[in-house]
Amino acid sequence: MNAQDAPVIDVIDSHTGGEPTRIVMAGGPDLGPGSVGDRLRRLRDSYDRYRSAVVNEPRGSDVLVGGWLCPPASPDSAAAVIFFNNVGYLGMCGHGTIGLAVTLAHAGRLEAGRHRLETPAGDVVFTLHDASRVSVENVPSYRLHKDFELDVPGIGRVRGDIAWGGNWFFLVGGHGQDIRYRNADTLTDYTWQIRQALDAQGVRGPQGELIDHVELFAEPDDAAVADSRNFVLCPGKAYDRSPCGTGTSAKVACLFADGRLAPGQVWRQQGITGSVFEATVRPDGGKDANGVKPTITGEAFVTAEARLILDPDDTFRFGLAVRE
Ligand code: PYC
Repeated sequence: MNAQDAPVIDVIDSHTGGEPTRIVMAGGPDLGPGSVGDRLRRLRDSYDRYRSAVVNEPRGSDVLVGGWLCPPASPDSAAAVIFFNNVGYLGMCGHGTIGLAVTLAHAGRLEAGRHRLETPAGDVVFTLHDASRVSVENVPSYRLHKDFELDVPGIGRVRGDIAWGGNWFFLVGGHGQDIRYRNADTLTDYTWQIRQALDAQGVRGPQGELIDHVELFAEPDDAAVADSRNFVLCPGKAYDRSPCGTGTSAKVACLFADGRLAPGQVWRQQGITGSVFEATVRPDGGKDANGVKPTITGEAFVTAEARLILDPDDTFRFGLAVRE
């Protein structure tokens, strides 16, 4: 087949604080009617190779997070989205929602203001302040375990909190690691060992969910810029170039539970590349009265508009891991 006759998928790429998002604007399989959860199940169970085609090599990379845009189930919502990565699907994605908002505005599909977005983890509301700045009122977030102790082969005992912020996180301070961009490989190895220990020892969320993000914290370099620095390892072993929206939500839920963050007080979380998200909490009475609704604010910029070509003659058209 000529490449110009091959199936295509139109995408818009952006980055949020250095972390890339690729939004599927058109093309690909019809995920049918229903809730965003119904569409996620169809994408995962019948069309998972399209997830791989969009984000994996040779078109993408392990770092890329995809967002499959769907018509919303409710007329009150601006859109529905399924976020995914190199290995699977995400409940919510903070940096991805900021990227999605800026992408929809860039495409002329959204005005500044407040908009509802349907995600598999629940509805969120985002406010597009201008062409690049977005606040996300995330799903209810909470801490499941404080000071959870984990024996990690090769490292020893690691203590951290397990918390939900739209994805599951193991949040670790006091680790002795140097949280710097130049140490990203070492930090990846360290957090991957923790992740493997969590999996191997059956540490799970309340419904048996994997604790599939590991987040390390350090004091800020400059207290005028940030309250904390972090390094976040994502499920497919890539690290988040941004401070991670759901990871920051999990963090502020823990801070609130410890009485270290008051409602409305701003927490500035800096990521490994230096970008900063601002976060506030509103108590929502969830999990032992310590649950919160976090709001995360950050900036995204569109980097590309592209057409992905799935040439049937290309054995790698669905990504290196899926050969047909
Ligand atoms: O910003 O929530 C986030 C996120 C999750 C995984 C990568 N980024």
